[in-house]
Amino acid sequence: MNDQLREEDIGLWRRTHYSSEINLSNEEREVTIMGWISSKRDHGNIQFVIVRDKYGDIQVMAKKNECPEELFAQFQLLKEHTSLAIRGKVRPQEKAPGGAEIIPSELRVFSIARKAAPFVLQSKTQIGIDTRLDLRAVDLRRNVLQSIFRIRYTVLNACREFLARQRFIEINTPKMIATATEGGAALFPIFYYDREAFLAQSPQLYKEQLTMAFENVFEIGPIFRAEPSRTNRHLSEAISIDVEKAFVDYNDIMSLLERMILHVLDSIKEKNKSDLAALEFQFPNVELPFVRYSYSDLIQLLRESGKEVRWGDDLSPQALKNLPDERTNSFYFITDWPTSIKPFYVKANAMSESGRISESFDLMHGQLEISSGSTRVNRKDELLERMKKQGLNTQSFDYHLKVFDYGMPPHAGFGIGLERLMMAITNIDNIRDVSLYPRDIDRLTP
Ligand code: AMO
Repeated sequence: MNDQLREEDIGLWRRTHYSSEINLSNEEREVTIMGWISSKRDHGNIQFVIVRDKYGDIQVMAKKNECPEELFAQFQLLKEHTSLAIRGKVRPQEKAPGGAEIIPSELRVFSIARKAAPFVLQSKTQIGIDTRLDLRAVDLRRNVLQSIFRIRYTVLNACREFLARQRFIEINTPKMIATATEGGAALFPIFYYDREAFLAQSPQLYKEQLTMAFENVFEIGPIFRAEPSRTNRHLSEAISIDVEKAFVDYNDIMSLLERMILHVLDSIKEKNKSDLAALEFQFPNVELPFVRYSYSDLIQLLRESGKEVRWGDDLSPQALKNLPDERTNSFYFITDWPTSIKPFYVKANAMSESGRISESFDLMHGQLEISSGSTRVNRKDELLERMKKQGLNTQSFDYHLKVFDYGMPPHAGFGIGLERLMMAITNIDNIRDVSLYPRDIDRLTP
């Protein structure tokens, strides 16, 4: 391709400093940096190369006559995205990131970029999402996505930290399952030896069962939903943070959930300051308790605003748009949904007329549903009745129903869509942007 740039193995070369350490505190020090070229400026006798690593950018300045002739010639040939190591001296430079730049003395190219990417890393303008997703690993080098996924990591850690403190233990439940749990969402069938099986829509029944053994459990794992529609808030494979707790009801669980959200937001404020600054958006400010609207009150409000909605209908984002902004511009709960539109495992409120209202909630942010949860049915006869009412084949749930003969505790829980939570936290409109490798009806690669 070009004769003077050669690809080499890493050999004995090792990084001595990250970009975050290239500053005046290391002035005059010999350093070895490693990363990718995020941009290059060719001024003839001066070559500026910006090297990006996991913490940010480093400016490297090669000047003709100041660096060895062969090295300067190599710098002239370098292209964006090439992965490499550079040795050199740290020198003050006001205009460079960290107030310092590197004057190179040696170069080792690991992998030459063979093509120009269809987008530039610095671009702040919108690039078509499909173009980016087709080359996702390269897209993920962009600053905005680096910040989003660092925040995502904080979110996951903060949830684990919070739940551990509340004496939950982390579980992993089967993802290849025999029966559906979430009525509304379609299943992905798979071959399981000589039988049909499905990818799990939710760990619902397993997390409920495990409250019998461990009382307080949580799982962070994938859920699979065959979503036929193309929307900005549905994936075919999402990550769910599922929580289930024994000897409580949905009110305790709403309180647990809002405290967990608060802990997540506080952790991000503490750990992701520069990411938040880079994303330039209004970080959600929350106060506890979150506002709680009952489903029936919201239906009333929507009707008053002129929207035609019937009690018993699901609440679409379109319908919720009719609510005044001050009610919905942050996190809030919609509670006490009609039993008829909730899955069979959701407990009906015994005080409501013929059990038509359930002990359930959705956590919302604006018009986006972040989580749903409920008190669960813990009596076998009641569960059987609910299954029959929903037209389910109760025999196929035998494996689940039989544990109810052995002292199922009262229990309640919730499931949060991690990507939905990330959308709310980072103000991102398209759910595909907050998933590393999104899956939807049109996309199964990369
Ligand atoms: P539900 O079906 O409401 O409830 O799902 C819980 C949360 O998961 C997220 N979610 C999705 N995110 C992206 N793409 C999808 N296709 C998708 N489907 C769901 C949403 C949603 O609020 N078992 C119950 C939870 C429980 O009661 O514990 C359940 O699965 O954020």
